[in-house]
Amino acid sequence: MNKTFIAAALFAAGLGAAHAQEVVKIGSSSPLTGAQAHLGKDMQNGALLAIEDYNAKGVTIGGKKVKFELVGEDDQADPKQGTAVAQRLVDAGVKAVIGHMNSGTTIPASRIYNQAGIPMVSPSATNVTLTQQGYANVFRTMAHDGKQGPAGAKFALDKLGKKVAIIDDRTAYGQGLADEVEKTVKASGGTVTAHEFTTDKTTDFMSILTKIKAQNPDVIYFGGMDPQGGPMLKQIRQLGMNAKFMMGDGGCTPELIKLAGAAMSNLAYCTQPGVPLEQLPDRNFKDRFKKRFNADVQAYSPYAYDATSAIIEAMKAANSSEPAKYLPALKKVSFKGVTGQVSFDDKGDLKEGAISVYQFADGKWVPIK
Ligand code: ABU
Repeated sequence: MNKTFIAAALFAAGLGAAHAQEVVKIGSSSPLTGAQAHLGKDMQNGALLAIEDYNAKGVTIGGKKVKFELVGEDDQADPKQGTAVAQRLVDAGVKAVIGHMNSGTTIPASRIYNQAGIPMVSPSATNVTLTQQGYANVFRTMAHDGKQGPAGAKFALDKLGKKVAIIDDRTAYGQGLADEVEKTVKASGGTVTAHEFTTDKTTDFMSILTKIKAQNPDVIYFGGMDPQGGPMLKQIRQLGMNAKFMMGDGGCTPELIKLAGAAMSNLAYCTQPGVPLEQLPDRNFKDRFKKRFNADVQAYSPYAYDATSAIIEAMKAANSSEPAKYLPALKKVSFKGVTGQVSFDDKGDLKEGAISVYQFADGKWVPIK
């Protein structure tokens, strides 16, 4: 069943057995097994760190000390599992959900949370349509691909070349992002030499890359995640192609560097919503995360921290953990999170959302724009 219950920090000051204490469950759903587990765990740990921080500080809601507890679920990055998990979280009585991680799981799961009246804040699902469904309970703490795609495409055209070959993994995220890139390239005077597709399980891309090689593009843009991006980049170089390689946030990770190995060269680029880790308003987040989990931030943990904080700040403002009572406060929340100012527009999207561009250099992703 891959279900893990994570009891958040038990060291909240003064919580003896004699004190009245209410447990408030917050769900989290991301892939905890499979090729994207490193990202899913990163996301879940961001939420857990926020919960531990609030528990350590102590929160009182409706006159009662509250202990937040994270109920972490594994949706395996699979849309069907995503809806099954969503139903389990609703049945478990969670008061909010952090997640899901993938757009392909988040969009179908959002319908279930909407029917149950449970607010959800995704730290990472960037497909544009998530917040366009008319659901009042849906929010996210990362800028969407309607911003990320055009930003990546414009950078590619300005700095890398006008002929762009596009590949996507046919997931809601990969396809949505690649389509945004294609629209912008075409509208900005570039040429899309090909738009090929694969899957989020494939690791052999030789046949589509051989086709693309014949078109001699300046840039190969991949809409997908790092488990595919790593081998794809290796195979691009194995075929002797020197095209620049670019991905969105799904490949803007330390894991891509590990997977691509020597194929990472100064010709690899990525975009990531938000400001670079070293420039986060909370400069200590990276080190605190490393100390607590003995792991580097991959991508989504700071945004999961802020998603969790948004929920808890709304509960505090409403003086209630009941979804119907704190949802209006969540719409109006405004605070300085670890990633920046967190407040939502009328659709549930982050009001302020920068996009950063990175180039691989000196063994790491270096922010260049
Ligand atoms: N934003 C990339 C990873 C999550 C998603 O599927 O949107």
